[in-house]
Amino acid sequence: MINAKELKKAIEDNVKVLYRKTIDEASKEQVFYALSYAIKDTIIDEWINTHKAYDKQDAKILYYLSMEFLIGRALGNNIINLGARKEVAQVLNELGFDLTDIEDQESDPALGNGGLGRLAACFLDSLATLNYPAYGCGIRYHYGMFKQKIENGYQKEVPDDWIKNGYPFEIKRSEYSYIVKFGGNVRVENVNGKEKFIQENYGSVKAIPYDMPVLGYENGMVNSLRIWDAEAITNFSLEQFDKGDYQKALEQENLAKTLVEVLYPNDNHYAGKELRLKQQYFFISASLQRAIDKFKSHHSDIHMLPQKVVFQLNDTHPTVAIPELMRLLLDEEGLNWDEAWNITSRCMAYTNHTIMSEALEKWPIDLFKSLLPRVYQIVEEINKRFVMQIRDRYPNNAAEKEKKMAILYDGQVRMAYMAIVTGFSVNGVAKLHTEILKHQELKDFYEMMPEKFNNKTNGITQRRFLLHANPLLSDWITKKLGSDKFITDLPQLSGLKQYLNDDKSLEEFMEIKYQNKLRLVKYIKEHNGIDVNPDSIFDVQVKRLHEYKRQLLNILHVMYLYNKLKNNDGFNMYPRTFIFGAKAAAGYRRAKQTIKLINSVADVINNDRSINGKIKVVFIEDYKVSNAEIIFAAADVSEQISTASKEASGTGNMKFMLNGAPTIGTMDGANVEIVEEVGQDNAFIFGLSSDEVIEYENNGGYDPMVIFNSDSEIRTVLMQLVNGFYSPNNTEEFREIYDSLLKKQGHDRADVYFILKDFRSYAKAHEEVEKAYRDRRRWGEMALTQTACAGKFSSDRTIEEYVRDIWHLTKLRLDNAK
Ligand code: 26Y
Repeated sequence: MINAKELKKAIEDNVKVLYRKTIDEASKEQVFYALSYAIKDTIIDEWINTHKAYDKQDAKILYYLSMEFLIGRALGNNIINLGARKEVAQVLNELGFDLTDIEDQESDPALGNGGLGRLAACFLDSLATLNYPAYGCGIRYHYGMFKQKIENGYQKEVPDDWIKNGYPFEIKRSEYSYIVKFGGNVRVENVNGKEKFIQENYGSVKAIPYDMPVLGYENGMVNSLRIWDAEAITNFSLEQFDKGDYQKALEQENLAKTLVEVLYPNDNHYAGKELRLKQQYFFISASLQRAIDKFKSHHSDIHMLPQKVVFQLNDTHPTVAIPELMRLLLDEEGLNWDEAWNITSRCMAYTNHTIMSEALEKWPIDLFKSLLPRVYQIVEEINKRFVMQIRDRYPNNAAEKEKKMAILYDGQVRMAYMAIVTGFSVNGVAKLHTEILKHQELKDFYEMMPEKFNNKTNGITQRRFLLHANPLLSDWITKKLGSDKFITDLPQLSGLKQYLNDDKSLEEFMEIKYQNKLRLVKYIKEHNGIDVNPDSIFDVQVKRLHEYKRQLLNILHVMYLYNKLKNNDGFNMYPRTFIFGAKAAAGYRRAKQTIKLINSVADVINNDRSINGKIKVVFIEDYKVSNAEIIFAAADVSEQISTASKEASGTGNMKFMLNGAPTIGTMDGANVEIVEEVGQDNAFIFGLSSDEVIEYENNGGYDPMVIFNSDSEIRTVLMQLVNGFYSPNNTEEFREIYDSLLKKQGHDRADVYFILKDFRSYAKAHEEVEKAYRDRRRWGEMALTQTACAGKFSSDRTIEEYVRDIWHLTKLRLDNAK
C-alpha cells in the first residue's frame, strides 16, 4: 500500500537526485520520471517476492511467446493495480501537479500492431491478477509501431523512438544473456556410435533480456514481461582484423544492430522478409534457452519439462520454437527423437488469430535452410514423419492430403501446419472463428486430430479499459453495485440490470457519457483543430486499416448521407460525428488511399456550412492505446463492420461495449457473442452472414455491376470517387478504390469484401441507430445494457479457460498478499 507521506518524499528526492532541482522547479516530464521511479521502488519487493514464491512452490510456468506486446503506458496502469489512484493523485496535487498530465508525459510503448499484440498485453494483466505464474517473452524493438502524421490528408510514418529518454519501468538483466546462432553449416560427427550435429561457420549475437513488471490487481503479484535486446558479441579488435575475421566481426555488429531495430508494421499481412525470420528465431532461441536453464536449476530430469513448463504460441510468429526446442533437447540434452518429440508436443500450444490467407506465414525453404541449417534438418524430420502418418491414415488419397497438409510443400515451410501437427492444442479466438477453422480453413487437420481443437473467446482487461479509461463510469458502477468487486469479477456488472427501468440512473449514466464526450471533444480540438458538437451522435470506428475491416463501407455511407442532406430538403437527420482512427501498414496502397479518402471527405463536409454541422467527419491522428482509452469512453456507437467470416474476433468491440456503446456490425467474430449477451434488440446487425460470404466465395462471388446499375444513390456515391467531387485537383485520386469495387483486379472477382452487397442493409441499420438514439430513454437503456452484459468479455474469463483446458497452472500463494 502506498504511504502518501513517503511517496511525496520519494518524488521530491528523485527530482533532486536525477535533476538537481527542487520540486517547484521541476518540469512535468521530470516529475513523470521521479514518480515512475518511486512507483518502481514500491513494486520491487513484491516483484522479488513473487519470483521467490515461483521457486519455492516449484510452480508450473506459462511462457506466452509473442512477437508483439502492445502494452501501452505503464504508469497509470501500475498505479491502478496498486490500488493507489486516489492517493497518488492527491500527493501530486499537493505538489502542484495533475496526475493525468503527468501520465501524458510517458511514451506509449507500441511493441505491437493491433489486436494480437494488445490481446497479449491484456493476458499478462489477467495472469498476474489471477495469481498465475507466467512470463511474456518478446522483442525489445528500439522502434515500435510508427507514429502517424496526417499531412494534406495522407498518412506519413514517423519513427517511434520510445526509449530515447530511458524507460523507467524496465530492468536490464545482463546475467541472463544467451548466444543465438545464425547460418553456417552443420557438420555431423560420430561420437561413440552416436551422431552429433555441430553448427559451424555461423554468425552469432548476444541476446540480453530486459524485464518489465506486470502487476496483478491489488494482490502483491508481479510477473515479468521479458523482452530481448541484441548486442554484438565481438567488438572490433586488431586481433580479429589480423586473423582476417574483420568482415565477420562487422557482419555480427550489423546483425545485432538491425535485428531488434524495428517492429514490422504489417498487420495480418505476411511479407516473407528474412530479417523477420531472424527476429523470430532470435527471441525464441533466447527465451527457450532461458526457460530450460531455469527449469534445470530445480530439476534434474528433463523429461519432467511438460509438468513444469508450457509455451503458448501467439499465432505462427513464434512457431520456430517447435524445432528449436527439439534441437535443444536432441543436441544439448542428448535425448533421442521420440523422447524429444514427446516433450515438445506436450509443451507447445498454438493460437490462431486469422483466417486471412495473406496472413499465413510460409517461409521459402531456401531462406529458412540457409538461416537455420540445423533447425531446418529437424523440420524436415518432423515433416517426414508426419507425411508417413498421412500415408498410413489415407492410403487412398495420400497425395491429395499431402498437398493440403504437409509442412514442407511447394518449396515452402508452412508454419501453421507445423504448429498444428506438433502442439497439443489449437485454438481460435471466438466461437465463430473456431468453427470456421474446424470446418473450412483447417478442416483436414480437424478431421485427423479433432481432440486438439478448442475455442477461447478473447477478452479485455477491465482494469485498463474501464478503471483507467473511464474513472467516472467505474466510480458510478461501484456506487450502484455497492461494491468494486467487478474489478476482478466482471460478470458482477449484471447487477446493473436492476437500473434499466430507473430513469434517474439512466440519466446519470448518460451524463457520464456526456462528460466523456466532452473530454474527447477537447482532445480532438487540441490534436486536430476540429470543433465537434458533443450533442451529436459519436459514431466511432477505430482499428487498424484493412480492406476486410471495411472502413471504406463506412466512409461511402457518409458520402451517401451527405448527398441526401444536400439533395433532399425533407431529409432530416440527427447530428452525427463520424470518428475514425486507423494506421495503415506503410506499404499497403489501398489502405492508404482509404485514409486519404476519409480525410478528403472530411474536408468537404466539415467546411460545408449549408448542412448546419449535421455531419462531421474526424480522422484522429495516431490512434494508439493511450488515446484509445479516451475514445472508447466517449463513443455512442461502435462500428464493427468487417466482411462476415474475416474478423477472427475483434477486441475493440468489447471495449466499446464495456463503456456503454451499442454495436452496429456484422455477424462476425466476437460480435456474434456480444449479440448473444445483449440480445438482438440491443444491437444493430446487418449484412451477409459468414455462411453466405463463404458460399459466394466458393461460387465466384457476385456481380457488383448489378447494384451499380440499379441503385442510383449508390451509383452517385461511386461516381463521386472519380469525378473530382472530393478531389478537385486530381480526379484520378480515388480511381483505384472505384475500380476495386467494380472491376476484377488481380482477383477473380470485383468487390471482394462485399461492400456494395452490404451497403443497403448497412444504411438501414444506421437508420435504426438514429431512430433509437432519438428516443433518449430507449438509448439510455440500450447503452446501459451493453455495460451490464459485458461480464463475459473480461480477459480474466479467457485466461481461466486457457488455464482449465490448456495450461493447467496452479495459482501462486503469496504470503504477503494484501
Ligand atoms: C504475417 C504477419 C506479418 C502478421 C502480423 C500481425 C500476421 C498477423 C498479425 C496480426 C494479427 C492480428 O492482430 N489479428 C487479430 O487478433 C485479434 C486477437 O485475437 C483478433 O481479435 C482480431 O480479430 C485479429 O484480426
